[in-house]
Amino acid sequence: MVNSTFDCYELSNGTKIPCIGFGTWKLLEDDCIKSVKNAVKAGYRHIDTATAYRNEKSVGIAVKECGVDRRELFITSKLWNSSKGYDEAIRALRKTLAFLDVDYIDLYLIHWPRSQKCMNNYEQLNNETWRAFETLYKDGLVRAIGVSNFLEHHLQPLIDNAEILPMVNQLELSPQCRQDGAVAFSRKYNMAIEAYSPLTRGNVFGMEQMRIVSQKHNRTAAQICLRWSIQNGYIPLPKSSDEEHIVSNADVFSFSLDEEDMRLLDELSVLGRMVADPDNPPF
Ligand code: 1BO
Repeated sequence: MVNSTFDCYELSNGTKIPCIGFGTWKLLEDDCIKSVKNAVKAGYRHIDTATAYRNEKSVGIAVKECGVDRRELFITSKLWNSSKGYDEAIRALRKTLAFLDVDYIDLYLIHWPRSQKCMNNYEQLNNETWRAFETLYKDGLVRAIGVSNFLEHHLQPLIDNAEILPMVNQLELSPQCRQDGAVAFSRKYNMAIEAYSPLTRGNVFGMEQMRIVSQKHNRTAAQICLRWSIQNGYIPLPKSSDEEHIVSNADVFSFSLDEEDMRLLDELSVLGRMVADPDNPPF
């Protein structure tokens, strides 16, 4: 079991990935720069961005100014839907590197398996995009490659055609959104599982089950959500722009939930996903 923000898991290619990451979705400009710097100060060594978040440049500035060597940080970005295809994906990664002002990133993910513009021939397009990811990986521009929001039926065709298997699947995962099928399938192929929206944007904070577990451990609901994630073996990616929350979200290694706590929290999964359905995203 991991014991601090500095502890890492090993991906299937041997790359080390810190066990908790700082999510940046919806953080923009100065707010993003300040929050990422506060996160690094609080001990996070893993930062998650995406082209769609429109904050790669701000993340890059924070990385330069945070006082920690870039090589000690793990930086993830994601390819947006409009850049799928071999040539487009190669170009998109180069733009991401330019925005972040770095020579390489640690992890590059295909952000979504399908999009409104590509509902039908998505398998072929994902396979072409994946070929570009393999090239970028072999060229050393990305240290690891993976996917996000891929369910079993999106993964299978990609795996059938891949030379290098995805090393990570980043999914919406929280006590209110368990995607057991996608998690089990990804793990069968040695993918590490990252959890985005691990705090449910506060949606479950007022629920009775959460109140019971939170009072029992004298911990915030956010800390309980993150502990649930860590004990499931996920890599949670909490976001906050509040310095106090950034610090307390990193303080989730000195207590543990028992089986009864985990069972109670799992009851919240009746609520289901908050973000988009990977088979019918609104973009
Ligand atoms: C549209 C972005 C969802 C989380 O990465």
